[in-house]
Amino acid sequence: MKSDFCLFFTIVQIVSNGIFYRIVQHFMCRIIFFLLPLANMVFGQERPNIIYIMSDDHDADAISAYQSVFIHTPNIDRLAFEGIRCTQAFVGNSICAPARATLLTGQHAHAHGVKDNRTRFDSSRLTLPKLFQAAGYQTAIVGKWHLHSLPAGFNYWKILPGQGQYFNTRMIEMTNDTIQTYGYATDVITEEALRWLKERDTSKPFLLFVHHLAPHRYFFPDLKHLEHFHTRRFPEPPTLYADTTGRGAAWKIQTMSLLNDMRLCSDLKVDPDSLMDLPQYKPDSAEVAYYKAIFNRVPETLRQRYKEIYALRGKLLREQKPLGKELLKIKYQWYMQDYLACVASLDENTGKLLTYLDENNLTPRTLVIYTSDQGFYLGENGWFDKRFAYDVSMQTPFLIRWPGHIARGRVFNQQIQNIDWAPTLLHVAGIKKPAEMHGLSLKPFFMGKRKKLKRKYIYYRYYEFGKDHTVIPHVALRSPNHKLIYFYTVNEWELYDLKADPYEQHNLIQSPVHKKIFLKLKRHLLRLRKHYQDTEPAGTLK
Ligand code: SGN
Ligand code: CA
Repeated sequence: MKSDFCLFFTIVQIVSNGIFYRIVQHFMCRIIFFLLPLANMVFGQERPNIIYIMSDDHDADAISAYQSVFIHTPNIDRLAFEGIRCTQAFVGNSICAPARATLLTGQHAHAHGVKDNRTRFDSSRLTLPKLFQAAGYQTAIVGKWHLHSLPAGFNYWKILPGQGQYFNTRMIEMTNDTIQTYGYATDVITEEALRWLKERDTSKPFLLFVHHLAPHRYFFPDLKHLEHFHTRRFPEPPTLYADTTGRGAAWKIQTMSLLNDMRLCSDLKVDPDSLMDLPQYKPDSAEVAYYKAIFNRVPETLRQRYKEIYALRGKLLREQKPLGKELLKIKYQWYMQDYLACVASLDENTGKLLTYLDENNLTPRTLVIYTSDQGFYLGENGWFDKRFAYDVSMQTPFLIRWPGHIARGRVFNQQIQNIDWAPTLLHVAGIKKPAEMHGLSLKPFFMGKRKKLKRKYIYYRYYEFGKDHTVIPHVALRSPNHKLIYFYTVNEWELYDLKADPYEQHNLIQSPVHKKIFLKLKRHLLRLRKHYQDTEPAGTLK
């Protein structure tokens, strides 16, 4: 085909121009066509492989590179020590599906359309994997997808239906068949990723998304890690017993309280039979059904031991009958035991991927990211879950290692946002960023070639209001020093000084001294809405 083209081109030229000159041109043409694939191969090798590991609801405080009092995560930490740890990485909408669509599109939710967990992602959109695929990368995703439509732009995919399950989860294959897997989800997803890595076409660079279900609610740990964690005690956050006195409507309405909304049986695995005669703890039928469904999935060989461990919780409730603050204290510990034991599996499995890279001489040629879809409350404000524009949930862990390109052990503490992940990865692979992406490439900043990001403010908008945790929709703006939040359906503003009040406990909106900063931030909020073309009214903001 190529030589036919050369010949045709030459004949046309011979007819119209000097013969000698055109014969030289013909051979030049052939040489170029011969060299092209070779150049591509060389170029291709220069482009790094990428493994993007995203867990679900994994708060940065549950990674020892960020906070070492809860858990030791040596494998995930390796990425921090051999790469960069970002301390100010935020999402634009702290909930699962919107964050996943942002990864794919580099856009805020109003532009990609997935504003909440119920909306279907339009897979015909231009996405990061499609751009990588077109540039000659092999692309794959294994694990949680949660976007209702099927993945597009991936050479290989195998996803969890919806949230998936911790044990023996089903998975959807590329044929659209749903199959049964066996084992613990974090292991299963990793094994599947490793299988794909081993079988891939090694002549091309790859982009692999490993998207875990853990440590998402119902926080079900692998037994070996539960054995280790169920007797441990964890320090309480200073705001564990915070109450709603003096707080706005959003605080009062939310249902993400450990004390009132975290369920003893379906979240904390207390056997409902042990509570039936205790009216203060008695679960309703939906919770009993949920509990049974969870335990029915556990392999029979393991079930007994899980039940023995969790029976200690039922025993304690029966003996001590804690209520109020005492119950909250205990629930917090049980929650942390299960959650952190789930994280231990994530760490172990991240280690398997890193070892595979080491053993196959891929470490120097592979960029690895570990992140989550957003942050998660680990008892702060007495809460679990996410959604709020407060830092705990708006922040996400973000570790990036790219040997030979970015410094080892660096801490990056400028504000970055998940709209930046796609532009950064495109830049790293030498692929042009489409104009519609909202984010910017962090590559020069990570590589130390540029120092200060120009963008001073980041934009946030949360939309979903419903049975899950009833968090009032809001828009927000974060500057390095302040946070402005507007709960637009109830017309309430909150303003926080992040340096003086990092736990965001003191709303300064009524403070006359802060009037000026409020007006300034509000101006920037309006500017950002225009900049990102978020035209959907938000209360009094048009
Ligand atoms: C489920 C959970 C919620 C959680 C949402 C969204 N409830 O509905 O606690 O906020 O998922 O999570 S549960 O009783 O079913 O566990 S997300 O990670 O997909 O956004
Ligand atoms: Ca999540």
